[in-house]
Amino acid sequence: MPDAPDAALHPGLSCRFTRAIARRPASSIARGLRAVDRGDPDLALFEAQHAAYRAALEAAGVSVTLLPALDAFPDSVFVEDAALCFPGLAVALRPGAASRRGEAAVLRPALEAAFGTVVELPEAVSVDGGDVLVTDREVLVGLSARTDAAGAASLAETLAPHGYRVRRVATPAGVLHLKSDCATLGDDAVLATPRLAAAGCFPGYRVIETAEGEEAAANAIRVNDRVFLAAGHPRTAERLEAAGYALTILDLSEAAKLDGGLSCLSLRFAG
Ligand code: CIR
Repeated sequence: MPDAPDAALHPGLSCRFTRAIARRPASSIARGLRAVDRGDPDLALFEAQHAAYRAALEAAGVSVTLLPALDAFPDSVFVEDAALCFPGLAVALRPGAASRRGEAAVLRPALEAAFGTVVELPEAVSVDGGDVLVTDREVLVGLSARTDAAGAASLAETLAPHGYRVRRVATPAGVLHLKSDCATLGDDAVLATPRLAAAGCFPGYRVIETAEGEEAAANAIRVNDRVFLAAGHPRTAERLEAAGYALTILDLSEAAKLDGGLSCLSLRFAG
């Protein structure tokens, strides 16, 4: 594994956003994928929580483009997995789950509208956006059941000419996505579960660990001057507040039933 570069090459890249793309939950949401069955999400509650999430993005200074529900794709509300957005650059990804493979093509017109052109990865590879953590220094790609080495390599090749360096890491075994276990807090800081922090993925970063039993808090997002954190993680919230972050707490109980969290529900970018 190459060392992390030691300087913020792209200040603000990971947390300064003006725009976001989100998609309404599908009426087929109850057929969404999940590792453990904790009951089906309730569509009306999911819609209300999604609306609150979008309102929080707007309040943080982000203009949200809301795409229509896609009933043919039960997991399509988790729009982050189908694309990667940088200032002036959109990459259509290759979601690793068979039922989600087609989401990238359906998302493409929205990306074209926002970015003009869209770069594609080769068909044979798999990369879920949930496995891609963008910091101000580099792009970490977690190998997982959804993201393969060929996908990480083709993403590295795609991003290199744009000045973004990719570093491959391992998504912990049994964890859906790299960002199920970590989030960038901007600058040189990350929030991570103890198990991911212990894997040594973050050399040179300031790591704030989630509190014991609050691992799901790691799927957070820094949005401009605020950190969005899922409700129900009071001790992790205390740690973040003690470190000086202003929190927006959001209840995403219905997304959590499908292993989704704050990062998955939008594509955020400056532009
Ligand atoms: C899935 O298994 O693909 C969805 N049920 C959850 C996707 C969550 N996305 C994310 O963490 N980026």
